[in-house]
Amino acid sequence: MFKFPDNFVWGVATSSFQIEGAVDVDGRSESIWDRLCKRPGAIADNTNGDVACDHYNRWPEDVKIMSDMGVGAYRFSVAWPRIIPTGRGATNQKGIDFYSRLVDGLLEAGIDPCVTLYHWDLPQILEDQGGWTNRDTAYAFADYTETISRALGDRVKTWVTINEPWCISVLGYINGEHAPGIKNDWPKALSAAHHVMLGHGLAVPIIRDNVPDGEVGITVNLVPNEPASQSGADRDACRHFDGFFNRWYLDPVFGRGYPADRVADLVKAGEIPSSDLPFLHKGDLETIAADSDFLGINYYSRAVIRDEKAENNDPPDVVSTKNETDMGWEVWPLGLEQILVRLKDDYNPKAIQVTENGCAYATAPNADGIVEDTERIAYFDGHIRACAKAIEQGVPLTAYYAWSLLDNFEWAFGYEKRFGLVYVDYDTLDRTPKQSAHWYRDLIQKGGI
Ligand code: IFM
Repeated sequence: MFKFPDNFVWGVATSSFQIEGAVDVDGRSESIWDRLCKRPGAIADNTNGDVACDHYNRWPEDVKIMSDMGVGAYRFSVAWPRIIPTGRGATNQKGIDFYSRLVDGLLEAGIDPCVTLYHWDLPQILEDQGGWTNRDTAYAFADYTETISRALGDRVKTWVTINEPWCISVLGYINGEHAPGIKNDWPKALSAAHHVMLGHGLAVPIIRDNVPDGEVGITVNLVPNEPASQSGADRDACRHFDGFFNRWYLDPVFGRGYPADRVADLVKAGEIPSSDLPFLHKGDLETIAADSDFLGINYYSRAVIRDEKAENNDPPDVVSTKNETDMGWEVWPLGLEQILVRLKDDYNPKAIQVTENGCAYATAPNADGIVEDTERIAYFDGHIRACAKAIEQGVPLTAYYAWSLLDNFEWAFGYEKRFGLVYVDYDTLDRTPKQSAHWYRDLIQKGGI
């Protein structure tokens, strides 16, 4: 058995919009996701976050479930529209009180809270002023960080500034499936990404001041990739993909600025007019490269890259397997080991936390009320083994958070995709821990795999 370090953190993760519901309660204002859900056709099953898992009311039950599972930490996000409903300005005490109660409940149950400041539910009122494409939003985010870290910093010691800047940028402004639902606008996508990362850089020193004994980092979603063949075209397509998906975010966070090859790709493709990045102000790169305590990574799958347009492409020597989750994402645990080792070798972060890893499978309770989600267990088993192998190779991995505690609102897919360790019946809102939850509890107890 591989034994994880004694202080290794075993957690579960969620986000506010995906589970809370209660969207117009206690002073919360509209978020960009409430607005997107109203757009016909935006959400596959025409649902929204109005009720979601009703975690806003049922959080004590959810804390009890986590306590029974024996998790050491719970990563959740705070909804900015609950804290500062006008985006910038007056604080809504009732919003703060909700998270304060949750944090107290977690600590009483022996579970460490890990707060994500931004997991995509921007106040709509800020979107009306340009959202993340407006530089002011980064400063509004800094003010919001000040407010919430002052309120919770005496009890919350782990802070994630931003969740998945790639998704905010590319899904929000290129494929348009995520809020604010804009399509094919690279100048906006890049400026939104920049301001999100600027917001991260501004938030780090604020958290340091307000939580001197805390730790802070950003979470990026990374996709390890390899060329389908060793042809020049496939290798170049792979370099391009890596710049687009991974390096655009990692390089500035680690003080290297934006990758020049990716900037050149964007210009060559006519996606931006020139290599000038108009949103980039003097000093921004230094701000973004704020000294963090850890890098959070979310890992779900890998990519095998083929340049479909190239002539005379060599036959592929790497092909994706057909072992896919309900998202159509290949199950590829080796990719997690590879990306962790690459991060250590290429960027050398002080610590890495896997802030999300998980899979969607539709398994429902059987006649005996048991949810036999063997595929999910296999997924977690493979990926946690990958973490073990990375640690053996010297990767400073300190935490693993399973995504997700509960089945929940999977963004543009609505409730059709079930990522939970706990099954949620959306008619009754009853929760049933799946077999994977029991398996995870046993793993945590053993502390190894
Ligand atoms: O549900 C999402 C989460 O909000 C962000 N990371 C990926 C998950 C699965 O798609």
